[in-house]
Amino acid sequence: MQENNSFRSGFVAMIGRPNVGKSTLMNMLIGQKIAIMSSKAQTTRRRIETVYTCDEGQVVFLDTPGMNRSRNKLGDFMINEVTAGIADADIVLWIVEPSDRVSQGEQEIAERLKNSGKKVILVINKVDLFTDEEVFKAIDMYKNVLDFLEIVPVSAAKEKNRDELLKVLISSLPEGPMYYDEETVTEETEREICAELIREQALQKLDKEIPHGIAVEIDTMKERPDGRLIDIEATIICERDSHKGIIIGKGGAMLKRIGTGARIEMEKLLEIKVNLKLFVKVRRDWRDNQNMLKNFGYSDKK
Ligand SMILES: Nc1nc2c(ncn2[C@@H]2O[C@H](COP(=O)(O)OP(=O)(O)OP(=O)(O)O)[C@@H](O)[C@H]2O)c(=O)[nH]1
Ligand SMILES: [Mg+2]
Repeated sequence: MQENNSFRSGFVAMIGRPNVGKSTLMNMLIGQKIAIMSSKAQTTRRRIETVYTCDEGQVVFLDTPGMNRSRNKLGDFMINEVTAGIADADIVLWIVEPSDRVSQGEQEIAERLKNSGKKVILVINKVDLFTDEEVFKAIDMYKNVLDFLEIVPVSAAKEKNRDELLKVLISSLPEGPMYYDEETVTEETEREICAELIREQALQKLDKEIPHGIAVEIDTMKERPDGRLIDIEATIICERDSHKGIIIGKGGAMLKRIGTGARIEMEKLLEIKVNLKLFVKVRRDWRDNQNMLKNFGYSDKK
C-alpha cells in the first residue's frame, strides 16, 4: 500500500444547492448511513466528515449544508460551514441535478468556486429521473460553466456509477498519508448521529416550516447491564407552543411516529435494541440565539 509511494489521500467537500442529494451521495460512496437525508431542503446543518479507505487511497468526505441565503443565525452558521468545507478541501465535488439551464443559484456557486481556485469535479446526480438525452444535454451545458477536472453523472439512490466516481476521486487526489486508520468511517459520536436520526424523522414526518425550527438533544444514553438494550432519552426543541402541539399530535400520535421511526434507524446503527423516550420543549426563536445554537451543537468546533 503505502510502500509503493502511490497511496493517494485528501479531503473532498460535497457542496451544492439544497436537496440535490449531497448527503445521499456521501452515504452511498462510503457504503453506510451516517448523514441524515430528507426530501426537505436544508436537511444538513453542519459539516459531517466521513472516511472511505481502499488499497489505492483514502478519501475524507465533508458533507455540507445546501447553499442558500441565510434568514437567521443558524443560516449564517450553515453558510460558514460551507465556506469552511471549501477551504479545507483538496477537491470540491459540486453536485447538481440534470437541467436545461444553469439557475441563478448554480451560477453563484460557479462564481464562488472559480474564485476559490480549488479543483472541482461536477457530479450530475439523480440521473435515474431523467433520460440519457437530458443528461447529455446537461453535461454539454455545464462544460462551459467552469473548468472541471471531470463531469460524472451518477444516481446516488440507485448506486449508479459509484465505482467510477470513486476512481476519479482517488486518482485526482495528491499522494499522501492515511489520515485515519482503515476501520474509521466517521468520528461523529453515536450520540450526535442518534440526535440527527430523530431530526431526520421530524423532517420526514412533519409538514412545511415546523421541522426547520427543530433541534434535538440526547439527554441520556445508557446500556443495560445485560448488554441487550440501550435506553435513550431525548428532547425535541421547537420554536412555538403551537409547534409543540403539532409535534406531539393527537393523543401523542405524531411523537410516537417520530419515535418509532428514529428507534428503527438507531437499532440499525447501534446493532442493539433501543428503548427511546422523547420529550418536547419550546425555546422561542432559538435559531437566532447564539447561546442556544451553541448548546444544540451549531457552533464552530472543528
Ligand atoms: N431519484 C433520486 N432521488 C435522490 C437521489 N439522490 C438523492 N435523492 C433524494 O433527494 C432528496 C434530498 O436528498 P439529500 O441527500 O437529503 O440532499 P442534500 O443535498 O444533502 O440536501 P440538504 O442537506 O438539504 O442540502 C431525498 O429525498 C433523496 O432521497 C437520486 O440519485 N435519485
Ligand atoms: Mg444534506
